[in-house]
Amino acid sequence: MHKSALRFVAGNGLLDRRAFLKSGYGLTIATAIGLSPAGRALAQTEPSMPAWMTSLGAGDSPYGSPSPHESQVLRQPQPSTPQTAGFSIWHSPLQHQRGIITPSGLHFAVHHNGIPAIEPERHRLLIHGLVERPLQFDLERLMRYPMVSRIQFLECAGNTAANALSPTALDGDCRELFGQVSGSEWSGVPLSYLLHEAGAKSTARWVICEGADGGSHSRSLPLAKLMDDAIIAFYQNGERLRPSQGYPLRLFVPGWEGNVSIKWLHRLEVSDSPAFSKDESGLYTRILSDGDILVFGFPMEVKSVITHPSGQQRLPELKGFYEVSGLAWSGRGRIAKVEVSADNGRSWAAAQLQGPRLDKSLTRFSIPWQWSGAATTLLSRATDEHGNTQPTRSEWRSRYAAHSFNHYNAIQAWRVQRDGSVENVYA
Ligand SMILES: Nc1nc2c(c(=O)[nH]1)N[C@H]1C(S)=C(S)[C@@H](COP(=O)(O)O)O[C@H]1N2
Ligand SMILES: [Mo]
Repeated sequence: MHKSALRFVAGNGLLDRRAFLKSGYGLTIATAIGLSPAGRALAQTEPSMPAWMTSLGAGDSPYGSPSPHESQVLRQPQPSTPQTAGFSIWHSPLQHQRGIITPSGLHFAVHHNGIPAIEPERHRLLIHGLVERPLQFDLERLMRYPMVSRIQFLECAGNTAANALSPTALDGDCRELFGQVSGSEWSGVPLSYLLHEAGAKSTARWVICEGADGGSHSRSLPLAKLMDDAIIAFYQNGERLRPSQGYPLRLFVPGWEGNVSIKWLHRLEVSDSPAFSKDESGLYTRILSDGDILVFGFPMEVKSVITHPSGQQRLPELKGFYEVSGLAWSGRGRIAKVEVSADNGRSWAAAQLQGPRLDKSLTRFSIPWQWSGAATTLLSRATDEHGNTQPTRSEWRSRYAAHSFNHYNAIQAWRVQRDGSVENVYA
């Protein structure tokens, strides 16, 4: 195939997302840009025999761990938060993740009261209040119910707050700016099974959900949502929850702000009204620009970020082929499309959505890019299956009162400089 077969689909070098799918086409691109094995690696001399090929390797261990060469891939304490035993926030290194599953040890974390040292044999889950039959479960009985598994995202309401608040764009990486979102396969018992068994009374509308951490983190949730798709999760990515994620069990409420997915869950009180707990009347209430107050605005909005290339990365060559790739998600359903711009929004092209494209899940997108070497700004804009799409930063800010930061979902811009450096900017 000839080089001219490369089809540009938007300004500044964005290539047809299907380029690599057509047979023979991928090789054309690779050859055109000098990345193919024939063009490069094999141009070297004799094959060598490194030390590890001349002796037997090491033994293995009962629980695997990452390669020591990947020791830089770590969660990071949120720089703006004084990390105390009582309150800490850890960010997930999104710029090192591929696919849509966050390794359990790298899942972001928010602890309002530290991590309780729960003894699983002594932990109980109580369901009481406006029910026909109050119930109390130990772990053994709870885990005998049929379980479901779903791949879904969890995002803190305050994710990307710095870009909402800071008057000038902070020079942070993807972990610092976007790292309070993660994706996992969560397995557990649908809460509807337990609520059916307890039998909600006709006046029941809300459930007050409380954790067993000292400080009793609690939120009120509409009974209808809990009956619809909430689960009591015991497993994350095939193994029992990490203490950081709520061991031995947590509430998982798909698509809604992370704060309501109560970790170390121990009590569900069915009620006719919300409790107006500390968190729901304070930090998680939003003030709109006209002064209206939005309480109980739960779903996380459609959002996306390019993870490759992203803030503080450096493109190794100062022009040529790169794959632009990132993550998109919506608390209201599936991602329908992600558009990418390589010219600061003058033109856009549809990125490839990599399967599986799941409900309320991280979705991976990518698009091939032939970088000319000139400074430019990369943007991504996701749209979900209901037609919701991302606002610009100024549109987002005009909806909310000054100093608002929760549920920030504006289009992210990364500036690529001529020296290959990548920086957070406001478009
Ligand atoms: N019991 C309890 N549940 C909690 C919290 C907490 O501090 N205590 N933090 C909440 C917040 S603010 C978020 S964003 C999510 C984070 O879940 P993760 O730490 O598993 O990522 O848990 C929520 N559930
Ligand atoms: Mo949160």
